[in-house]
Amino acid sequence: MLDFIYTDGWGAFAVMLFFQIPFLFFFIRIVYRKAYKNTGASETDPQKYPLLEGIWIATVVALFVLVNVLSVVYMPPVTTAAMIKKGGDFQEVNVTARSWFYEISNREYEVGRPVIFSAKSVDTVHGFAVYHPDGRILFTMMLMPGLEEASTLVHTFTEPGEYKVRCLEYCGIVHHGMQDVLIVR
Ligand SMILES: [Cu+2]
Repeated sequence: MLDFIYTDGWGAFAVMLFFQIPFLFFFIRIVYRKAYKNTGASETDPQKYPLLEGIWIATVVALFVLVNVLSVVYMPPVTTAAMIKKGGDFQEVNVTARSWFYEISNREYEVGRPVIFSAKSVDTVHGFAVYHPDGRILFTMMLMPGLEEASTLVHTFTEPGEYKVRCLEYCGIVHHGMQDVLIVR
């Protein structure tokens, strides 16, 4: 029933908004208290409070909505869900992380052809971070053990080269040695 959360970008967006609700209540409570219970300290004419608060709330709400709407397309789960839904010519790669190495079904990819990384961990929390050859981090996944389904992320490599993989979740004494290399041609 709740599949839309995973298969539709708007589902992920709705979940993100859902988790903002407690902050919204907290915000309204503070504004209410300042407006009706503790109006003494300010030198502003109390009659102007409703107007100032209205402007303030409208500004915050507008900024909040704007930032969320503009940035939603950059959320990896949203882009991944949208791309998988759209379909196309993907390269599918299975990644299994364990202490302290990766099993990767295929380490060579083509420029411009989207790669679906399906990754999971079989022992403890590991990371799967891919770095551009110039050192920039392109994306990272946090892999939790015990999940039934693999975590998925679609990435399209736009330049050939050697892309380093590193674990970015501390996973034990050889965490620093948990590395790999992907080749893009
Ligand atoms: Cu690690």
